[in-house]
Amino acid sequence: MNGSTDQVSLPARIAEPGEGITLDELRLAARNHAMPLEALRYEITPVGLHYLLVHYDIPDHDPAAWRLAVDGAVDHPLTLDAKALRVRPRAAHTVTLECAGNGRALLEPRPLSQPWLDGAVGTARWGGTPLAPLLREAGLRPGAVEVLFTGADHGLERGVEQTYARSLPLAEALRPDVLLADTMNGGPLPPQHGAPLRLLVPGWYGMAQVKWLSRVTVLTEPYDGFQQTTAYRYKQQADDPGEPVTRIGPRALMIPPGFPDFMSRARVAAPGDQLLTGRAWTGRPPVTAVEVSTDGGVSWQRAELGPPADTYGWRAWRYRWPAPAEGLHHLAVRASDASGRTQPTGQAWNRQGMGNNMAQEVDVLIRNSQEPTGS
Ligand SMILES: Nc1nc2c(c(=O)[nH]1)N[C@H]1C(S)=C(S)[C@@H](COP(=O)(O)O)O[C@H]1N2
Ligand SMILES: [Mo]
Repeated sequence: MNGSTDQVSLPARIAEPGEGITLDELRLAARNHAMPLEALRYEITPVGLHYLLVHYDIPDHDPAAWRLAVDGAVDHPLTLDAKALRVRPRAAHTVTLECAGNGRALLEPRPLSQPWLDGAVGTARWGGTPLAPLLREAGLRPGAVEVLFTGADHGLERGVEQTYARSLPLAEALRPDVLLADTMNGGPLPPQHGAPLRLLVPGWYGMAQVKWLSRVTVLTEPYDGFQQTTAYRYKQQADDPGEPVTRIGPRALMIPPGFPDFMSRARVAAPGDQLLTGRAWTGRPPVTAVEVSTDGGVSWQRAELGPPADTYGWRAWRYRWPAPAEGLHHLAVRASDASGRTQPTGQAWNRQGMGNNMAQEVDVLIRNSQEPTGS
């Protein structure tokens, strides 16, 4: 089951000083898209605007032949088809998902992988059946410590051939809000988001939300596969075992004000009061404060918070910026959460670019319209 132990895993490369985005990074970025920041206006992200991350290929399934196996340290191993899952109890949660690599491409030096800036996030209404009752029906054997979730997608990563798989500690897997999800925003789960079934672990970074779920295995030893013990660790050196990546750190994002330049996406806004808006989230809820700086991080003011969309769903914030002077302004926003964590204003570098929740910075040029008259 643990495929990594007898194979050599190559460390991820770190960009050379000044090295631009590589063709490999571009290829990944063109497949795996971020949420456009103006989509922060929606409490529920429309499906096509939700961020997307697929390590290998979207697997090719015959829906009629699809089965979910529940096995390992259980008294009664189960096999469920789509119909058996549909008749089980239903639940739905509004949950903000974020990739643990969000912010990676802003790090210096830059770890080479999916080069996210800040938009690897989205919030959906996920529906499905709670996992815990299914595990209890299968009968957890004494000695169970973790539950392993295996997808149907297969690939090679840093020299290690594997089927995508991640485990959770037993207590997390038994949380009542952990779902086997088969709907997204009220419709069937789309192929790119894991059809016909994905795991949903509210509060955890994206890697835990195993898509194309085919197998749930109760383990009596901690899982040591690639995605658990090599990838998704906070580490400084390639040979450092590091700490596991688990829950989402606090983050606030603003809808960049005004309008963008096509190539650089630099922002221009007309003079007058500016209403800055956005959303904030954390895997250790609730978000307790959002602060905005309009002077490049010298001073911070409290934004007004809206209600959270759900326990693990983001909450809207707004801040009225009184008529700024014409010229270039440096905006920033940061969130704090119930655990006492606050977003850093500088980078917290780690070798794989994990959990970099550095405060968002947006420069805005305030000026009168220069649109040619008559156009
Ligand atoms: N089977 C499988 N599950 C997966 C992945 C994957 O490549 N294969 N990617 C993970 C990662 S790293 C993230 S961030 C989320 C992305 O979920 P989304 O594409 O639905 O937004 O799915 C996770 N689940
Ligand atoms: Mo991710």
